[in-house]
Amino acid sequence: MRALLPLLLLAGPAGAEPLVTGGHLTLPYPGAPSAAAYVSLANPGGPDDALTGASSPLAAEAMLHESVEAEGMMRMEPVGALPLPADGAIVMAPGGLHLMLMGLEPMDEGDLLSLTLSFESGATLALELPLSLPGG
Ligand SMILES: [Cu+2]
Repeated sequence: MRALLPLLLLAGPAGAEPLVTGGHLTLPYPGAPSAAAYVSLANPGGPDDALTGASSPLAAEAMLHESVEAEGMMRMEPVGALPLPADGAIVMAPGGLHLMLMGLEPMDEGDLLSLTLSFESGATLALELPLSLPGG
């Protein structure tokens, strides 16, 4: 991730588009068919926007999910577009918002997952997330 931010800042005029402030991807075990990615986004200077979806050439499907607790059980629900207002942020974290990647190509620790985020404004953001295993 450390190398990612300068690249993104060069991609467009500062403050014009959403930018990634952090991200990681955890795989339950090597070769697992699905995984959760956690990306944090900021929108310095606006305009109001919303994250509407994601895709990856290495996953059959990428969905916006939220983990919710109901009757003492954690479960995941698909969520619609996530608002990203001017000067606002989206923070994904374990136990909350995440990108659910399904139908993943077999991957192992240290592999990079290319991800493209889509926004209501029509903007897209491409990033690469290094894959880690739990505790790794
Ligand atoms: Cu999920």
